[in-house]
Amino acid sequence: MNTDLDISGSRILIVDDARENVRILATILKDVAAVSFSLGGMDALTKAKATLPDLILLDIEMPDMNGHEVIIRLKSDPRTALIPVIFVTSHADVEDEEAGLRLGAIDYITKPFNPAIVRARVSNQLMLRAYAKQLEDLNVELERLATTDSLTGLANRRAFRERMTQELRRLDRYGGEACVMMMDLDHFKSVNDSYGHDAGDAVLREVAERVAGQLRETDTFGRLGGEEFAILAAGTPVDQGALVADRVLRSVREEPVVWNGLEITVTTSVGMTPLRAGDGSIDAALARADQALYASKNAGRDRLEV
Ligand code: GH3
Ligand code: MG
Ligand code: MG
Ligand code: MG
Ligand code: MG
Repeated sequence: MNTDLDISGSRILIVDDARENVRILATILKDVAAVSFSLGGMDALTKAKATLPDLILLDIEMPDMNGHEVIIRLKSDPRTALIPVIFVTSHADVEDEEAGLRLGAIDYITKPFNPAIVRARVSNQLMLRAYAKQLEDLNVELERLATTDSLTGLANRRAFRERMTQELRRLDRYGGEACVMMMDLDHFKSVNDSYGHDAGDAVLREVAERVAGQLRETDTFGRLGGEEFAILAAGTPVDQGALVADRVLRSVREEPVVWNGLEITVTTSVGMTPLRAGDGSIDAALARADQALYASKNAGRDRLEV
């Protein structure tokens, strides 16, 4: 991850009813960021929504809508609420300054402009904004790492359980049907023993891809660990779930996995159970699915048991 704060691509919206002020600010800031402008409050709101600038310089006294009203509207719209606003005003009146800051302005610059001060204040805010964005990206990445299985890119155990918990809550509240399938690759130890661990990993990835290809957007597919996977089919009664399981079994069985020129045949066993309102906890359903999986292994593998 890049840790330098880069503000060179930033965009600033200057809002002032006096063209001369716009011209002066645009000249001062031309090397700091890309600048656009509005000559009134209404136009500023439209432009802010449409272009989501990184910073807004906002005049207070404007005939069509004053700056205080503009910032109130910016803050009340989730699309624009987080765009930092610096007020630009001629009366460096303390009360006015306080009102602006209370309404959510992040800083203040006063006319007549001191170019160096304007550039410094604007750059500081753009830097803070870039920093906040970087933290946000980092959070998204951490969340992804915490919920994704790194070998297959599927939901990991934790994410799968979380998704199942949500689904159970939904069933408790609104009713409906869902089913859970547990799958465990058959004699997978012998794949590793015969071809090595890298081959085993390649088989796990390929199987994950094939099975994912049989599922719908609304299904959740996770790797619980090792060579064990699980599917949560929301809105799916068991008879439909059985059709899904058949496709899954076939997709794994029908073609060998080709790895380094070797053909590796693999099958999987599947245990399925409905997830029911009133199950109390997802562990009750997972235990039933596990029992069904065990039955599938005992019955000869490469099949579904419910
Ligand atoms: P069964 O049909 O009864 O499930 O037999 P099995 O050999 O699949 O069962 P067992 O649980 O004995 O073996 C699972 C094997 O899966 C053991 C381990 O070598 C392998 N395995 C688990 N996780 C991974 C992994 O991340 N990568 C690879 N390559 N192998 C794994
Ligand atoms: Mg004005
Ligand atoms: Mg296993
Ligand atoms: Mg196994
Ligand atoms: Mg088990």
